[in-house]
Amino acid sequence: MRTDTTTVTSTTAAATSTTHAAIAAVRNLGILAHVDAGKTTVTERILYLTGTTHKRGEVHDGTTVTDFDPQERDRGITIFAAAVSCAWAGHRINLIDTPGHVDFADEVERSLRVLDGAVAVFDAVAGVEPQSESVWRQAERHGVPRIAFVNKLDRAGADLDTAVASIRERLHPRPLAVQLPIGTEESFTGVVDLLRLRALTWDGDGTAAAEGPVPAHLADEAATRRRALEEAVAELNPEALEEFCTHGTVTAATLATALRELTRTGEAVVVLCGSAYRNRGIEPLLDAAVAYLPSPLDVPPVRSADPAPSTGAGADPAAGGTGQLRTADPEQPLTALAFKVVAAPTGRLTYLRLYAGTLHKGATVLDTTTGRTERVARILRVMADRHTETDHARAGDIVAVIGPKTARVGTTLCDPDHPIRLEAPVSAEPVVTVAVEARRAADTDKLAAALARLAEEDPSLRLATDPETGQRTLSGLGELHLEVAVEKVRREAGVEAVTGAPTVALREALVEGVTGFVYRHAKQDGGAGQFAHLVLDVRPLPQGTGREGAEPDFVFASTVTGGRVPREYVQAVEAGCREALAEGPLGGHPVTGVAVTLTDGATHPKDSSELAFRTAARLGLREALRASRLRLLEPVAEVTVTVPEDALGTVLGDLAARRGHIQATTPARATAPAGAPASAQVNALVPLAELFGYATRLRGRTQGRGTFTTRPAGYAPAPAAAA
Ligand SMILES: Nc1nc2c(ncn2[C@@H]2O[C@H](COP(=O)(O)OP(=O)(O)OP(=O)(O)O)[C@@H](O)[C@H]2O)c(=O)[nH]1
Ligand SMILES: [Mg+2]
Repeated sequence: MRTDTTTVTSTTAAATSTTHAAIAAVRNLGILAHVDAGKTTVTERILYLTGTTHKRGEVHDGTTVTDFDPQERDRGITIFAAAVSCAWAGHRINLIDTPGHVDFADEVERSLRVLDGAVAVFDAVAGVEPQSESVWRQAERHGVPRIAFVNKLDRAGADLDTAVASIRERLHPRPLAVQLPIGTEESFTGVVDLLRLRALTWDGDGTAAAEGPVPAHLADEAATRRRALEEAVAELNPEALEEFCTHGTVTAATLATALRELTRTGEAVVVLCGSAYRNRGIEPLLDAAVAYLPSPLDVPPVRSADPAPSTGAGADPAAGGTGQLRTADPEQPLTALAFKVVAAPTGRLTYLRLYAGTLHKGATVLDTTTGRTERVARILRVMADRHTETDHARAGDIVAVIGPKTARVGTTLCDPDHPIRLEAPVSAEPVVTVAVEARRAADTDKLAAALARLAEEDPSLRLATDPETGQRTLSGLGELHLEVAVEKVRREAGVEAVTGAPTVALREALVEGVTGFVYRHAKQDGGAGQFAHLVLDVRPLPQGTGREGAEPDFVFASTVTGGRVPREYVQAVEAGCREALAEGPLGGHPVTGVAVTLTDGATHPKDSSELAFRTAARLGLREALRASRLRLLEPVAEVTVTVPEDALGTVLGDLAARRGHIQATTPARATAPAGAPASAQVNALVPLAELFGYATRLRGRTQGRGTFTTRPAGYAPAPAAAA
């Protein structure tokens, strides 16, 4: 008997350690960057090198795997985040190639929610560009560890050190370059690995040559940089410091362990370099991703979005209920988050990140948003342009499933016996709206259905009906976002839509409030009456920051004493206030930057109710706002325009005419490298409403030589006429 038990236990232990090792070998990685930095090209090369594809696709030929949507191919940009799986050095890498254009930032947000690590790609000529900074901060907010890849070292004017300096200046105080480029620009042929002090080179078609010694002319430089790397790491890591003090040097193995730890904690950023287009530097990038970025076992457990029960002390944390934690353990109850939904012709695909448990084909899962159970008919691993079916997936994995019909982005799918709800990714508030209607009246219903399907896939798209005109409206994050949506409907549903002129989402900010505002709600019509008496102080908060949402837009407090207003009525008052803030007195726009304090109130023994207090708060605050002073706000964007020097004057004039505030003008580099165009850069804050059609205008005014990028910069006071 005893022997049997021992055997069983050790077999189980062996199985457990195998599963553990399998999860430790998973990397869920995102590729993040400014538009055009080369994310899709890097992804393409990774798929090629890992044997997932057999040819190298190019963005400009429309032949890449991850930019598979016809619009992505036509426009040459990534629009939808694509998830693909591949294998490298005994590890499974689930890779998400994200879009760089700001209008699709919500795709990045949703991806970041399920990633454990990221590769931030930079253009070796441009360095840190505005949208790289935005996605970097986004990743920081999600606590996603990053390594950096300085791409395009083959370009004229490319320079690793300048790019590293711009990372240091704009993103992180401690970028640690672990490579030294061999050759520059056209003659960039390889890198020196500063850890192992070996040279990695690639031949003309991008095939890796055998590893060799550091070229003689770079030996001193490599030694100096290795020394600097040891010092920088020793400063941050106790083991490395000890080794450095004892032996005067730090071994490659200690450096690697320290770099992994520093990446995980975010104390330093490992920087690699290469040229994705020329197939150089991708193998070491993969090695670094595997070595330094976390596995699902290294990230904190997920937590239920619902508050912990007050009596839950000592309860089994995995036994259902609320306030639970789930770890990347295949034995725990299934816990998965849907982060992407695609209404593909082959059926609806739901992409899942599994946080705990094991998902088996044919399993019944609970959708905690709808409370319905659904069956997972098939589990797919997305390998580039094809899928492979699998019969199960484990904690830590990213897979797509077919079967669930109601799951949306942000839905938790879990074990029906152990319900849990995870925090859904927060969707950005739309800032641009257009009216849409079908070109042919007969297509009206078809258009509505197609748009509704799109909004299901992309929660940052909103559909509504204008209460005044009765027109259907579509709102999103920018002009391009809406243009792509309408075009997708045309291509996929075959419905031609016409859109009106775009408008921006305005807000109303409180400038000066009222104190001691008394509102009495008393209604007596036959049966039970309604009675609520409130005294409100309404004050402005420091100006709301808009889309970044860092500051609260509405703060509520109660200073009522002596139980004059029972607690549940106070909550009803807060809810009523929120309702009132949805439509401001200036033009029915959402009101922001408001602090409301309930200072006093009174109830009626029979006629008071939560409903009465809620209604009183809604009507009362609405009236208080009419007695206050408000100011109209409009969304503004930070615009970076890059233009040839000779067009600078025209561009500045045009920006001024668009109510732009010029923040900086950087003249063309006096020593522009040979072959690189001398271009100046302008940074300006411009109202979003003035940027419609700017792409075409800029192209026209600069004969196609100007480019610009924008990123949301919150809200700013708008001219009164905008209401
Ligand atoms: N010279 C050079 N060009 C590159 C390199 N990598 C990418 N490119 C080119 O840069 C352009 C943009 O590359 P993409 O891979 O589409 O960039 P992206 O970051 O995916 O862009 P978005 O998805 O639109 O944000 C394409 O024309 C690429 O061929 C490189 O290493 N060197
Ligand atoms: Mg791309």
